[in-house]
Amino acid sequence: MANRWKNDLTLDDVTPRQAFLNRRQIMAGMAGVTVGAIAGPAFAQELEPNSYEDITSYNNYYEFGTDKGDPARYASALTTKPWSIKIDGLVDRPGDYSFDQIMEGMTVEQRIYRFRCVEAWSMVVPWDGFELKDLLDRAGVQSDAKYVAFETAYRPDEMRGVAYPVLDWPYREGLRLDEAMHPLTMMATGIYGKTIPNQNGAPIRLVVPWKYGFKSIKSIVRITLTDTQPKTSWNMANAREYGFYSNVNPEVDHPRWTQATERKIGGGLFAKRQPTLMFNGYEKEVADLYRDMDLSKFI
Ligand SMILES: Nc1nc2c(c(=O)[nH]1)N[C@H]1C(S)=C(S)[C@@H](COP(=O)(O)O)O[C@H]1N2
Ligand SMILES: [Mo]
Repeated sequence: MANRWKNDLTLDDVTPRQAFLNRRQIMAGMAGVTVGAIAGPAFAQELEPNSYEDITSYNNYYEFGTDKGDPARYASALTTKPWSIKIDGLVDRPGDYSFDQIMEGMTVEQRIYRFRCVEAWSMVVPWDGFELKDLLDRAGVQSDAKYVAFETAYRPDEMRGVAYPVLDWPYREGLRLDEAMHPLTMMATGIYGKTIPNQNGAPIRLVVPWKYGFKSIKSIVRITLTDTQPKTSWNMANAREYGFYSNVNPEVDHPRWTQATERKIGGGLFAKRQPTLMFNGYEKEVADLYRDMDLSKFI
């Protein structure tokens, strides 16, 4: 697998030097960091990654149960090889793309991102992956496409949690096309340089660091380009609490709790809550996407 061998190398080895320098420059301006942490002055909080243990034992993956420990306990039942993603809808080259086809020629890089769940806990995760844009470009997005819809695998034989109607399965998510094409939006295939564990969404999941965690859909089997806003699982379950946009916003509380602060996982029993940042700290990079929108309405 492409990401296997790439993980054994540094970015310098796998990326042409100029491209690497450009990318590093881009990343320096964003909060995501590739090789060598470059702290932006706008970010008061340190990007101190959580431990591998924290990241892989405290999870939300309701297909395997609703307790934080259920995914680590039960997601090993998911068969992740072979894997393919159906890319369809408004694209020039629709089809079933195998995992290996998807990874072929992709530049896998490490990015350290903040991750903020709508439940008001957070982590910092060193993901390995590539930009979603690179995959969408390969499929050839047609000019009338406006949204991207995503679907998780639905496997009652392997997923003990789908026996319960907690959500309308399969788990579905969606982005506006400009959000999907944004350079911060990535498809993750690894954590800490290791193949991504099943509980974190193996073999491939979305990561949108400025949105609440539920937008970052796991174990993706279908990506559809559409001209209408797709239906999404949490929004269907409760539209008042979980908007389509779900940008991290400390000024708009969840109807049942504050979003002004968050608890960073791994800090221990007496850790202080930390302030939640607008767009989860990625305001400089993404605020423009929403410049004409009332973010208290478009939650
Ligand atoms: N298919 C699927 N994707 C999912 C979820 C889920 O239940 N099913 N949970 C979401 C939620 S609420 C969060 S916070 C993140 C958690 O990702 P992590 O377990 O890697 O931290 O995954 C998101 N993606
Ligand atoms: Mo979440």
